[in-house]
Amino acid sequence: MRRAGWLLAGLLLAGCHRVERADPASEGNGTTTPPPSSQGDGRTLRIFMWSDYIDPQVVKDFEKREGVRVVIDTFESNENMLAKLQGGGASYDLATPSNYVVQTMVRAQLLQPMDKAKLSHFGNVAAGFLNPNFDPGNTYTVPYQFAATGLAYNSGRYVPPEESWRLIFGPEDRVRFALLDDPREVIGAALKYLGHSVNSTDVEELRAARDLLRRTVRKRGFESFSGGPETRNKLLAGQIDLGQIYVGDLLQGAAEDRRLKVFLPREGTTISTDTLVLLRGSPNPALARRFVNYVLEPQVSAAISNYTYYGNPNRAAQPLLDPFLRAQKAFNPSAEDFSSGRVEFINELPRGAAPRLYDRIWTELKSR
Ligand code: SPD
Repeated sequence: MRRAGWLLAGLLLAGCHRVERADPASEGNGTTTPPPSSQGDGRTLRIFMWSDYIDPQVVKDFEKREGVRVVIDTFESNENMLAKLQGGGASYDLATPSNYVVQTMVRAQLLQPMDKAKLSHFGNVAAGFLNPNFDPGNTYTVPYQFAATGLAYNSGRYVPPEESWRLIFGPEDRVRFALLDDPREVIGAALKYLGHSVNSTDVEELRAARDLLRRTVRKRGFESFSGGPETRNKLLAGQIDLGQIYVGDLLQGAAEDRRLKVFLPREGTTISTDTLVLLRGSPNPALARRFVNYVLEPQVSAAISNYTYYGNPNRAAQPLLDPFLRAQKAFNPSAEDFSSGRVEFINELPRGAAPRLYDRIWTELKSR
């Protein structure tokens, strides 16, 4: 169970451990390029993952058990991850893409089959995460963690008058806020506020979302597009009043500072599952599969979620999860949340005009 202060732990670990953390101000580009001399030696595992997304002790234990070194570089968005992998130059064994970019990676020939027959603990995966629509038969992916996206605040400084995206997207311009540096999350939130699906491909709906977002980023209160951990730090420091955030990133902070709160806006929000994938260019695929199998062990899986405060897709790990986690409504959306559309999975967009429109909207917002 994770109880040490995450800030303190981050400071201590930054100096002495092999888990690399991205500088929040770097907007999540990878931080460490492993020396080419150690690649493919069967003794070094390289993982490209979302920041603040694993318990460092779990990594240390694996290194000790296997007598290997684990190097972790971090990213803050699927788009940054894809750009780095497609750009070549960095060779990782594993990555943690979200569900909705898995098929993009398959088509780009970035993945090799996970071969779940080689994973003796695969049977621990909860039924709801087996055979997902984004990866029939779990050919390429093992579910890692999941979370909905909410709006967070520091109740010691600001208490929102309602649980609505209106605080950000409405006409008033009194709160200082940050949006995630993540196109599907930001455009998805605007679509939800307007009463549409987060996966809309309707040109008129997307134009309305674009117009809303144009107005939103011109507000005086708009502070930044930020990754989740950066938004959490800005809330703690009082730099913003509200922040769009992956719920797990906020709860990591809330476990230490109970003034941090998060809610799922009443108009609805997004959810996504992050996965472990084996990269096609993996220098050490056998070691990588051993790591994935290790993560599937109930104690290891629970230790990761008890540290990161993200949703856990491992059936056998459920009894080992921190009660704080299980008590979070934002962490465990109900069946009704899904059926009503209050929480909606981000899916891959069908190929064609819609992805280009999303790209254009995002490029315009980022270059404002
Ligand atoms: N710090 C961990 C962030 C995990 C984010 N999950 C995926 C969100 C996809 N939009």
